Amino acid sequence: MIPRDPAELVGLARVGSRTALARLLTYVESGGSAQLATAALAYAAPAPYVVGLTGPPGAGKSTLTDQLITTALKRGSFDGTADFDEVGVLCVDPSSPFTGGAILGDRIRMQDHATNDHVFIRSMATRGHLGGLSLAVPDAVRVFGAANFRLVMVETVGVGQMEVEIASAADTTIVVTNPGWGDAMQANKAGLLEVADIFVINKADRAGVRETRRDLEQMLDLGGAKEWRPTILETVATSDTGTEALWDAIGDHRRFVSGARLEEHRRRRMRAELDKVIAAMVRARIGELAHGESYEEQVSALLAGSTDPYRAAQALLDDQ
Ligand SMILES: Nc1nc2c(ncn2[C@@H]2O[C@H](COP(=O)(O)OP(=O)(O)OP(=O)(O)O)[C@@H](O)[C@H]2O)c(=O)[nH]1
Ligand SMILES: [Mg+2]
Repeated sequence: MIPRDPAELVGLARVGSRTALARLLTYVESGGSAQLATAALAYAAPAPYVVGLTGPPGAGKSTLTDQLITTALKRGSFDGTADFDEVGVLCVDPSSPFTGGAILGDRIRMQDHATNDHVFIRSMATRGHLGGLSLAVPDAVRVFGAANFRLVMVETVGVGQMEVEIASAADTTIVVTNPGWGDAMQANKAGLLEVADIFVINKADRAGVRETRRDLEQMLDLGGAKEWRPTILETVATSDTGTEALWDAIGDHRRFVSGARLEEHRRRRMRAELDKVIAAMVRARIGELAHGESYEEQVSALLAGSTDPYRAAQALLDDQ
């Protein structure tokens, strides 16, 4: 029988129980006290290296992830040392509260790996997690870390602020585009320029690759000189073309962000995460403040003209 207690589950996940890992991820996803306990326990584990893949629906992220899993397991590391022999995959669709369809789609596309002991694929939906998906994802990554995974890939669908937020939580962020996508302004507006470490022009078997590359280069030129200029690569994920080069590019970026830069990178991420937790907790407190007897009393006083909104709010805050 699988226990319910997060501490016991972490112990089991650490020695390889996939059932325990799955339950911990459900806890992280669904909120409440089990989520908080799981997050706290997983926190102590060393963080896996996180490769984020993001881009518009249908760009080929899952197909590419599938190929990257194969390459990861074959190479076992980024630079020749035996870094990992297991890969965790999180599929996130911020646009849909339930991922029933996405789970099916992703599972089918990564079917070769679904039965592989060295691969654990999981779709994540936003349910009750305090702070939503942008906080659930880093928690889930830590759960993978507690289960001894050293590499986690996060596939995020869509173009929007949430996607950018999730993508920026990766150590190496890959933005997957397609030929013809080259509307530089659009990418700029979506904030993808800021978060991309590697641009992949997938479906390079289609027309328009050169134009898309040119647009991306121009966009990067406009962005000014940076310490790391994002690599632009072409792939045909359906025929495993360019995957090895992509893997090497991830390795190059990983070497670039290692050492002092990695520390700074993670510090920035930690601040962003802490800020989000504070905001979520303050929002929860607002929820508590903004109803109930005292709250209604202040509303009545406001209607009667015996107070003003500032004094009323202050009175409620002082009561806390
Ligand atoms: N021609 C061509 N088709 C591709 C390529 N890569 C992926 N596809 C196809 O594009 C479709 C979408 O691929 P997915 O890997 O599911 O794309 P995705 O970005 O994960 O999609 P969502 O998760 O729904 O956003 C599938 O039918 C793939 O077979 C490619 O390089 N060339
Ligand atoms: Mg997908």
